[in-house]
Amino acid sequence: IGATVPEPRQNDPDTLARQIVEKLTYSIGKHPEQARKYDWLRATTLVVRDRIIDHWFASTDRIRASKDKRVYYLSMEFLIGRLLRDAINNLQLTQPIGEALKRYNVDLDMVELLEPDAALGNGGLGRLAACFMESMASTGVPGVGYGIRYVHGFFRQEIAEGAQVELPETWLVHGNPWEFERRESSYEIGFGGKVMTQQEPGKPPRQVWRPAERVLAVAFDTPIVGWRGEQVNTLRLWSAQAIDPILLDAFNSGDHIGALVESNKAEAITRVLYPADSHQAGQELRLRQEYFFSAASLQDIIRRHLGENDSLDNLAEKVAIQLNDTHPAVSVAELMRLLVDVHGYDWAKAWTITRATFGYTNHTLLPEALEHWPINLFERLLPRQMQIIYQINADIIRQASQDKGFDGAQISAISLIDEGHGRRVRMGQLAFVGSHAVNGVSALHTELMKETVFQNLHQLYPERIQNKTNGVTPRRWLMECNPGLTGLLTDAIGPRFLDDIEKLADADPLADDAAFREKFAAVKRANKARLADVISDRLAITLDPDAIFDIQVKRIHEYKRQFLNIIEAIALYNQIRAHPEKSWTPRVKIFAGKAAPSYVQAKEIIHLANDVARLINSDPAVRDLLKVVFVPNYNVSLAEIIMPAADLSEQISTAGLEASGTGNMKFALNGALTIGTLDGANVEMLEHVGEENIFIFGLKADEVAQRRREAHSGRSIIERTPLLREALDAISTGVFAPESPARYHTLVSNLYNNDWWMICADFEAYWKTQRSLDSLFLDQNAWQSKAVHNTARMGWFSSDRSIREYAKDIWQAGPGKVT
Ligand code: 26R
Repeated sequence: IGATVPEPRQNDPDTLARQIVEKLTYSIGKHPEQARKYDWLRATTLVVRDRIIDHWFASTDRIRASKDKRVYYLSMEFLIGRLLRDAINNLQLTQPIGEALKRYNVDLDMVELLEPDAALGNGGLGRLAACFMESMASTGVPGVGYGIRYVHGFFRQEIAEGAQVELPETWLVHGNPWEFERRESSYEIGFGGKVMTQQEPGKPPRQVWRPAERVLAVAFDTPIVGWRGEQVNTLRLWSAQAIDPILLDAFNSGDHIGALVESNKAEAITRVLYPADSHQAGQELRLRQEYFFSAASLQDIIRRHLGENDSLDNLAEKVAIQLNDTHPAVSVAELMRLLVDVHGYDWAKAWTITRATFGYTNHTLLPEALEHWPINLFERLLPRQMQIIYQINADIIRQASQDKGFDGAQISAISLIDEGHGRRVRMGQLAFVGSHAVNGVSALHTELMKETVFQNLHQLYPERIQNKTNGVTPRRWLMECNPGLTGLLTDAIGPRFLDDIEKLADADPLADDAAFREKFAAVKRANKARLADVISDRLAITLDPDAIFDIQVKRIHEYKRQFLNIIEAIALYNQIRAHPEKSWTPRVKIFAGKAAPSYVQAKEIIHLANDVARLINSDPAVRDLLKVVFVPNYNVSLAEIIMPAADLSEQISTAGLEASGTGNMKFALNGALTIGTLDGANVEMLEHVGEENIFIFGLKADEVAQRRREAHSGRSIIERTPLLREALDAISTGVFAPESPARYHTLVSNLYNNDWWMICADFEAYWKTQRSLDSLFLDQNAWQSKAVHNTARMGWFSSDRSIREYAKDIWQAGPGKVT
């Protein structure tokens, strides 16, 4: 258009300081003398953002010109956290911006802390999506993330009298400088109504969906900056709006509330993130959310494709769509509808395109967390998609019985319709059959997928399941959260690992270097002191940074076994009191995590952790030997302080139930030793760090399955294990809850009668392993040497490696593409 391209921006402190003041003045309307802390955050963000936009345009232009295949990551959750430090780090601006702000007596670290966390996710799955977005940008994969712009993210947790209280989260109240609203990218999304058959002369009949309701999906784009700013990708989040903002007729006739009913109903779709990651509730609003963002994303993908290509014939060559669990699985039916009903493809060709386009990642095998929707609800909300699902199902079943001779039991196992529980659509089966590649998130999990939930589908399509072990981005989870360690490593092995994290291996020999170990330990101690300060500020509990920091932070879930950890704390407490003469290794047990609001047992576990902490921390008999802390409101930003401060990482799920875990990787990368079961990615961590550097205990996955078949219960174990029995007696007789002694009755009686999660079965092995760690910690040379090996050998667990594997094996896209 002949517009002048702006000069590239200078990154020296003078220029940055001048521009920050310019933003303060002209974008925020504040004189630097009057500026408040938030004004400095906003001005700094805007200056950084300008630089991102330059790179963003360049990336977008380059990708469009190259006509390369694009990757679309569909995820109901993106647990991003703060973005400013990520952007500053990846653009190499940490030093000059820090200096620019210092000229006005403003501290960059302080400013960064003011940014609210974008908590648009529950836990592992959402955080993985955020790491993947950063790694796609860093490894040069042209990826777009699609999700939902929730007005209220994951709830804020407070602890009141020991119990979890949920409060609304309001990340958008001060506005969001990272997002750009794109009104031009809005789509209508339908719900309900009916399907009509249209018969035009000389043409095959066509199904036409006439929705009863329509809402608008409006795009909001956030740039995601890759390492060194070389590529900037887009996270596009959809917000729901009513097509008619107000029903004027109703308003004018005096019905002021009724006039807004439609718009409230529309906006409700993207109002709040569902906080459950344990039990699928089957609520209509959730299905609306899933369809809403799937349908909007597909329309957007198709519009972009048709802007650059003549038809949808080559969709699968130019587009890969990854389904992050089954939450967007309705996309399979929706793409079929668009191809067949809207774009006139015949069924078989549409199915070939659909299947070649989608990939599906499974993140859990827990039966209670698998999504399945009542047929009645599905049919009422999405009548045409329901028909399509029936037709897909008929095709698959015909193929299975004709080609593979499947019997009745096998057919009902692969069916997209569960006939057993009041007829439901099984979203896992739909995602599986609609994708050319299906993956698990760790080696063990992938094998279990083949043996359990997807056994029969695996038989039908033996090539389809593959493994893609999770990873975490080393920018956020090492460089940014642990500048001390990053600096030490850079001094010791040079900066190569910043560009290729597997080069951390160069530090491996330094485990034997006493001087290095000492510096490594000093960094750890400083990080522990920083966490101790945070805990002292928030909870007024004083911690000794020389004690073992033994940390379990993650969603609260029975299978993750925070309960086992608490029981061990109580047993240790009893032993210290019984044997004050022994030389105990001082230990601090730290817990954090949120329970789904409707998950009763998980809430009881939180309550118990807090009750136990209250009693132990106030007992002078164990004063410096044992402390228990529950840190409220675990989120990404708190994790950034916690991960670098751990000596010991608790990864103690019942074997076979944790699909991968990613916290396990963050801890070990930052030099914590792991105590864990052979579950999820712990198995591969063992292979990488070596068995002398990780502490594995307990039943293995097949042994757990075996015990469950034998109707194992805890009673006999409890009766013959005094340590365990005394701890459980204390819990069930109300020692920790004198005001309500029966509070934990059910929690304990479940162990006696059933022990479904193998807490009793694994207790003794866990206890012994913990005591061996006590001894090891007294030998700081040995401990720190193992810690160094952990950091040095964890490079493989980078999400850069995961993304390269997806790009090569599933998407055939990105720099290493195989076409
Ligand atoms: C349907 C609804 C109740 C629901 C179920 C489960 C909503 C959200 C979830 C979250 C699950 C799928 C999840 O977060 N899984 C975790 O994925 C991580 C990333 O792959 C793994 O590391 C982790 O082990 C797994 O629990």
